[in-house]
Amino acid sequence: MQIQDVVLTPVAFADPPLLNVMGVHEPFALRSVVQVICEDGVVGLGESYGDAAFLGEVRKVLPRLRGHDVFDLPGLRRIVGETLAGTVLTDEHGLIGGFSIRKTLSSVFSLFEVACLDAQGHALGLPVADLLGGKARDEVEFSAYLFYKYAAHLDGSEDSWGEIVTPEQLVGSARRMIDEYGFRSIKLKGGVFEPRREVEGIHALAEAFGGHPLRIDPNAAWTPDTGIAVAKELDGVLEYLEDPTPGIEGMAKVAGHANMPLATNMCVVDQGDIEPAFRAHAIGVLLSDHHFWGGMRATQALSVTCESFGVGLSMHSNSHLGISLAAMVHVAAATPHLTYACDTHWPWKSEDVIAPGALEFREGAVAVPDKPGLGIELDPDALAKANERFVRCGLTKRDDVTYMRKFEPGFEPNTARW
Ligand code: GKR
Ligand code: MG
Repeated sequence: MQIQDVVLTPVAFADPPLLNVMGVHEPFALRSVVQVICEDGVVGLGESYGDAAFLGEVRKVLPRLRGHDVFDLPGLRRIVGETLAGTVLTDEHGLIGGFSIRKTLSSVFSLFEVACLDAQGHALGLPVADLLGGKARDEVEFSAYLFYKYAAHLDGSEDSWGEIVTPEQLVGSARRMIDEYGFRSIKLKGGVFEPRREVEGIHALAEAFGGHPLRIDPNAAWTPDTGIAVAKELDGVLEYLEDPTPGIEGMAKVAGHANMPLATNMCVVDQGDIEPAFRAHAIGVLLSDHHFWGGMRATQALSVTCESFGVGLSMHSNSHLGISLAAMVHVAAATPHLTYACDTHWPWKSEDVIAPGALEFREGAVAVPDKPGLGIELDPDALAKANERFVRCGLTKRDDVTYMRKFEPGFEPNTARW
């Protein structure tokens, strides 16, 4: 089935002022939406990053896709490889680890691979999870992803979550998320305040939600010694400790003194990182992400790798819309060795580009859509609005540091706290 056209639409959607080690989320998150249009009116959807550098690489590939067979994914990989030969995309938010040629190719390929798999599913009348070999589970569990946050953006625009900086406010936000979505596991994005204050936040969550597995992720903000101290302090409280410190060596040092497993979406971000990290016993849980691991099939393959080495597997998230959630759900469903609830930023957004109803959270889980493809439909009006917002907002990259300096002049990401 030949591709006749590919339409790329950059979009922006409102994002609350969520805090992390690099600063604060800007008022809009940027994403790209791709529609792969095939013969017989079949359309496949994909979603990924929306910064100008990524869009620039994606645009280079578009003209080469016309006439390509949507079932030929190795051929798609070749086209992306030949077109982008040698390119390394970097980002300034620094929250998803290192950069490489392979990671760049994998990210661009992934956007198209998801759309091709969606198109294949529509053509065959099969859900994407079936194309990936079938569901290992009927629903995919997600965690409540808590953030410290400011009450309002710089322009004074508030949201319904209010300020979240104290343990009480943290517990309040967790309660709301659990009431609305039924999540069982809870993750706290740390690296914002002094580690002791964040440890206090975790203790408050443990007290309020006994029995809910807990995690904290400071995005490698701490020294190895701080990581070790936190691991000791939260022994028996955390199900895993995510990216306490930078690099495989530092993670291995912390892991050697921690009773809970260490998880990462920062020091193992590419096939080349697997061997050194596993050899050093640096991590006990790999957080996959089809957006940069080379698409859904490459992500699914991590199941075999991780199981073979006794490493757990779960899923990382960035601010995203419904096409990405659908892809995350299908790939997670078709991943037999998935050992923890996946992350999602879903509760933090208030708009989307897909028609509502296809992806519902019940008891913290999303049922795998059983309709063809990803099982979702694009809402053309919402897409047009989100594109208009992209154009009007004027953002071209994610830059949490610069935005934070408007709240706190002189702010520097602190990566050595205790
Ligand atoms: O949304 O601020 C954020 C997160 O810090 C995100 O960018 C990270 O990539 O959630 C991610 C993580 O788990 O490290
Ligand atoms: Mg993380």
